[in-house]
Amino acid sequence: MIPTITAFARSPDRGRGMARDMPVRWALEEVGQPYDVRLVSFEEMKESAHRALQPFGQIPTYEEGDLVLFETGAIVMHIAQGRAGLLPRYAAARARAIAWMFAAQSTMEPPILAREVAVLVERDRSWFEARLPLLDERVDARLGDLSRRLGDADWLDSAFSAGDLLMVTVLRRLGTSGLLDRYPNLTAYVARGQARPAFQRAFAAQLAVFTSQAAGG
Ligand code: GTB
Repeated sequence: MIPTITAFARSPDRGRGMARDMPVRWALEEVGQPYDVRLVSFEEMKESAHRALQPFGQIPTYEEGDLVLFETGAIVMHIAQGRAGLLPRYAAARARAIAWMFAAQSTMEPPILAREVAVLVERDRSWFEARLPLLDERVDARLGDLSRRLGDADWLDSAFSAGDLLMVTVLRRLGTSGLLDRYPNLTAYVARGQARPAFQRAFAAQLAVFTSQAAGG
């Protein structure tokens, strides 16, 4: 059964792979699972038909037969558990890879997201200039810890896993902030993730949504 995911009909990032259908697409590409995409407008996302799939009126969603899933992490976990390629076979290594999935979303992402949101919507507030260094500090503390743990390894726990997929996804959100620059091993880690053929295919697919619209398609 070919799963269907949802993605923005018009992604605000103009196809730079920042919306959360990107990690889902990437996971599907890593395991070689073909998929369909249903594009949704902002209005459609808030309608009851979409909320039946995603209670918060967001993307991405994942439908496979009777199964309907939301939450990027849960979707990636489901994809990884049912197919070879994203989780190790042996129980202990598998549990560690899952721990890294949670670390990406629960430990790394919150300070990164808090900074991103502040830069996007609080820039004109009087206290923004004073707050930004505090937000940077919180992100930097996490990056420092992650950098020390990664050391000179290619991936977080030997082979590439869904933990790396979500961690690279989260680190990509730092974009042009410059915060990754202090950590050459993390910069190289993100580049390694982005160089994977599966990432490239996923990126091209979501970029194609934007380019076809820009061309009037
Ligand atoms: N916890 C949920 C998950 O992981 O699935 C969060 C899902 C979520 O935030 N979805 C966003 C959404 O639907 C899109 S990805 N937002 C619309 C809404 O809430 O009304 C977040 C996102 C959007 C756009 C960019 N960008 O343009 O750079 C980056 C990230």
